[in-house]
Amino acid sequence: MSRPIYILNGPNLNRLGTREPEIYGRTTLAEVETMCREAAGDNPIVFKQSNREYEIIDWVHEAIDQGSGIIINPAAFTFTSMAIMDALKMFPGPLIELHISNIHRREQIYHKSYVSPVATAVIAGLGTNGYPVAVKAVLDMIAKASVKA
Ligand code: DHK
Repeated sequence: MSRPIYILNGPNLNRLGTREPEIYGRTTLAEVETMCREAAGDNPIVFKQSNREYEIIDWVHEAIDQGSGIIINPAAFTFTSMAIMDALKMFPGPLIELHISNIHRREQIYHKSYVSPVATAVIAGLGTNGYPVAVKAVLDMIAKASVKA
């Protein structure tokens, strides 16, 4: 079986659907997981959410050992966590930083990401549709890398 893509979600995203719907929409995190599984087809994914920084770091370490790609919405940890950045630095595969909202169009505090400098790519502002787009992009990068190898 091929190595799974890890899709990791940070704090407060467990409230997706009711949390500030004018910014994040009404789609729930469970519905986002379904969208990702549909986009991945037969390719395995690991879909996780936590409000705890250490748990997200542990899942990044797991992805380093067992995964083929990472899609991460670090939520507020994007702007605070060097620890998550340091963990992501060790991941050798395609890494997409994802935000439902366009953080660069929001308040200044949402502009400096610790993750962007270590990411392969950044998706922001596509709403929850950004997740299946990211899944397709990671699968494409994995396929291209395997052709090169
Ligand atoms: C989600 C959050 O929780 C915020 O802290 C980020 C991000 C934006 C999002 O757009 O998905 O700033």
